[in-house]
Amino acid sequence: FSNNKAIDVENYHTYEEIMAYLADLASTNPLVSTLVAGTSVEGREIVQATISSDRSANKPIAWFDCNIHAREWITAATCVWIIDTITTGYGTDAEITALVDQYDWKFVPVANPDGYVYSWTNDRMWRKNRAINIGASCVGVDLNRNFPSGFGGEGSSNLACSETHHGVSALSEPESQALQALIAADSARVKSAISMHSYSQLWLSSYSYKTALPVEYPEMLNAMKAGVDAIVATYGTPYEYGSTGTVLYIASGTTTDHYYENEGIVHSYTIELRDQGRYGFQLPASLIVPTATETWNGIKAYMNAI
Ligand code: ING
Ligand code: ZN
Repeated sequence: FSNNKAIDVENYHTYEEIMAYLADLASTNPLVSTLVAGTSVEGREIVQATISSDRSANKPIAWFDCNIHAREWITAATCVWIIDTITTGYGTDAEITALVDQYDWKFVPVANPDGYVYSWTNDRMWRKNRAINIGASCVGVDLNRNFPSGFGGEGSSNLACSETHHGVSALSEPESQALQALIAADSARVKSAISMHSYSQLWLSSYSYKTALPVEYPEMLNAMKAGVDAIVATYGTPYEYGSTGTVLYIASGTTTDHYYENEGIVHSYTIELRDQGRYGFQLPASLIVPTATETWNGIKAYMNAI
């Protein structure tokens, strides 16, 4: 590309292009390293990229999983944009430099590689992974229903053809296992864990499997408010925040509840990026940079507030 980057962040990219970008970054930028956290049902790598100015310092971690739902392309695009913005801004942008000196930043830009590829090649609206469900004709498990917190409960389905099929058991899927292994390996250091989804323009906390509120909810509300205020201040995009079970709907077996409830990460959230349904999952590429810009402003303010 003319700007000398290995990727153009204003466009959507295939799984292969994103992986090539991360590999290029890891080999050319001393801040960046990559790790293969596991392999998908169809054998694709689940890659985590780490941005660290001192890997021996064991800094607190800001952690992100992106595109666990295949059709939510804006989430991988936003995570790639943020990786590019951090790596480009370190050493020149004072706020980014301070945030990288304070935290290690870890991203899984494509947490569901098979589903993501399938959404490019076969069905743009695909959500789940591509697991074969024994004894059923329908393919796929909803990875955001496959985690242990409240597994199999309300807001998830035992039916293989459901979009929210929870799978045969908690963590039955290699993609869920990979995220679980990453977060468990680092849990003592993970200050923040954010799952990126679309769409609805919401910043959501636990619990999602019940309407009850976490004991740390007042602290979580402060953190979410800091993030949302900075998002809204950017372009006026309306956002709401609160617990998933009270603001959105009940969903069992989610990443956010697992990171909070089983890994002890208080600042565990789901952000539902743009929009509110006009384009829905098929957000035009022209809205990648505005979406990522406001989201990054929110994340910076939030990370400075927690
Ligand atoms: N929405 C989320 C889903 O998995 C959600 C909503 C967020 C549920 C956080 C539970 C926890 O259904 C989308 N768009 O995927
Ligand atoms: Zn989603």
